Amino acid sequence: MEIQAAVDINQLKVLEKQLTRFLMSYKFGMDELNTKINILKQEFQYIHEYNPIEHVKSRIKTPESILKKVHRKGIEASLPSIRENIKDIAGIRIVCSFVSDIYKLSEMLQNQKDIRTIKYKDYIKTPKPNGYQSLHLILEVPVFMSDRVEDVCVEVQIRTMGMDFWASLEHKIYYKYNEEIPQNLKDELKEAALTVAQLDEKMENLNKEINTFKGSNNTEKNLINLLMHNQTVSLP
Ligand code: 0O2
Repeated sequence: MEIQAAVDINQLKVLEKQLTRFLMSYKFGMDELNTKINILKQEFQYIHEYNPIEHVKSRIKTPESILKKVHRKGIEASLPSIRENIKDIAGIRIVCSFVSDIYKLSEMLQNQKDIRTIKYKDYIKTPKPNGYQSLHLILEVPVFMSDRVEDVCVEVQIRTMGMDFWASLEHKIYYKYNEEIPQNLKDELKEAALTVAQLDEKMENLNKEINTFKGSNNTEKNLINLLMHNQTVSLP
C-alpha cells in the first residue's frame, strides 16, 4: 500500500515537471512574440511619429481551462494531443487605434522570417453571426531552449478599441446568462457591433483628414528659405 502511494507521488511529480516544461515553452513563445510586437511599436513610433498600438495583453491558459477545452473538443488528454489540437494555450491580444493599423501590424508580423502563419481568420471582413469582429492569427515561433528548438503556436487577436469593448461586454453577458442569451439582447448586441464598425470607419476617415491637414502644414513648416539675388526662394 505504502509502496503504491510512493509510486503515485513519484508519477505525479514527473507529470507536474512535464506539464510545467510544456507550459514554459508557451510562455517563451509568447515572450518572443511580445518582444517582436514591442520592437514594431517603438520603431513605428519613431518613423511615423504615431503609435498604432493602444495596448497589448497576453496570457497563458490555465491547466483547468486547457482541460475544459480538451473535454469540449473531445480530444485525447495527452500533452502531444493538446499541443496538436489546442492552438491558443498562449494568447496575445493587441488593441489598435484604427482598422488599417490591424492589417499593417498583422502583415509586419507575418512577414518576419522566423514566423510561420498557421491560421488566419478575418472576422473583420466577415464578422461572426453574433457580430464579433477581430483578426485572429495563429503564429508559430521557434523557441531556442538549452537542448532543443521548439516551434510554439501563439494565438494573436488584433482588434480596435471598439471591437475590444464589444467583445468584453459580450463575454460578460455570455457568462451571466450561461450561454442562454435572450433574443432581444442578441439583437441589441448585433446592432451594437454594427455601430462599432461604423464608428471605426468614421474615426479612420477623420484620422486620414487630420493627417492630410498635418501633412500640408508640415510642408509649409519644412520650407527652407534661401536668399538668392536679393530674393527669398523657398525650397521644400
Ligand atoms: P478564451 O477564454 O477567450 O480563450 P478554438 O475554439 O480556439 O479551438 P476556433 O473556433 O477556430 O477554435 O476559435 P476562434 O474562432 O479563432 O476563436 C477563439 C477565441 O476568440 C475565443 O477563445 C475567444 O477568445 C475569441 N472569440 C471567438 N468568438 C468570440 C465571440 O463571439 N465573442 C467573444 N467575446 N470572443 C470570441 P476561447 O477559447 O473561446 O476562450
